[in-house]
Amino acid sequence: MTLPPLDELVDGLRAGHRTLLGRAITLVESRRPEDEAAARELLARLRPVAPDAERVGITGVPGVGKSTFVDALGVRLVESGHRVAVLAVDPSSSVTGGSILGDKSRMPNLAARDEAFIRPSPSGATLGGVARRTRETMTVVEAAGYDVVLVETVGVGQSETVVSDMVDFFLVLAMPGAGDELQGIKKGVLELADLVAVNKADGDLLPKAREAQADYSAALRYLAPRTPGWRPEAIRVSALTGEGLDDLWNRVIRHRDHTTESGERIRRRTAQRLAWMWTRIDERLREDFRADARVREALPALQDAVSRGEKSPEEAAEELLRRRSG
Ligand SMILES: Nc1nc2c(ncn2[C@@H]2O[C@H](COP(=O)(O)OP(=O)(O)OP(=O)(O)O)[C@@H](O)[C@H]2O)c(=O)[nH]1
Ligand SMILES: [Mg+2]
Repeated sequence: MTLPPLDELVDGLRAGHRTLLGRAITLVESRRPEDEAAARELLARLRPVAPDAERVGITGVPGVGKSTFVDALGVRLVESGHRVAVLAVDPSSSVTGGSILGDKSRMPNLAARDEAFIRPSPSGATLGGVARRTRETMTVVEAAGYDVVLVETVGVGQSETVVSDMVDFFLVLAMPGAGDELQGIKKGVLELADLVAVNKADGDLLPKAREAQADYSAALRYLAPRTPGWRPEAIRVSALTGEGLDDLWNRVIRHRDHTTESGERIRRRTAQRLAWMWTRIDERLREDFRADARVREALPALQDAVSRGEKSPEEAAEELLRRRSG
């Protein structure tokens, strides 16, 4: 990829050039070995900027209204002076070619705003790969002055955990209606929530939305809050009418104030940064290990031996590790 010199890229980003922003993101998303050093250098230069951006993760089953919600909330935020970036962690799109989160056509109002930036999920990657790029993209958009980052994900595999680990506030969108099974939302996901918002609380769906709100409120009461001193609650919103969106954002701000005061916000971000460092180390060690010529040479036979039960997994692992270290 031909890129302007790094200085120019960094200055251009800070000055809010959208084309350069797009190119910077393409650079950090690139997995070409020859781009990696430049991407790392860029990220290192951007790190100190915009530490105050609010990072909000949003999850919900397909059809709950994530796109509609982000569109409506995003426009409100833009209208109150924020600059909003929308990113997506969508491990499903690479597998099924299905729902591509962050699809601009599903957020027409927000996409039309100069103060907004919508980046669909990078395709063709594992969850780890998508998460890595999303995290790095977050750094880039914050450096470009976006002070609200909305990270959208659909409940596939571990994607909610991954997203909740990269944000300040985690929002679970839920459907109207009731049910003991809480509509297929995994129990573990509720444990990650700072807030549950029952969407589509409008028109005929309002009574069902009330039921769902009561169910979720009850469920949340039994869970240990993720943030000390912050009790996750269930509210009703309508992405369609905009009802409840101001209340929702006020809660995000209250959470921000609360965690800033208690020190939890910094503590969480610090923990996230350290966890991220270790993730990268683990990834690199694994990649290097698998790329090692002596490991590759011995791997097929040892895998066979483990599969056939002729060697214990421990023995095989030890043998491979020894080969690698020489
Ligand atoms: N009545 C009502 N319908 C809504 C609301 N929000 C979204 N919808 C409708 O619900 C459907 C799904 O909305 P989307 O925003 O595409 O949902 P999504 O969660 O992004 O779906 P995926 O991208 O497939 O995961 C659409 O027909 C929306 O018009 C709402 O607040 N009220
Ligand atoms: Mg959508």
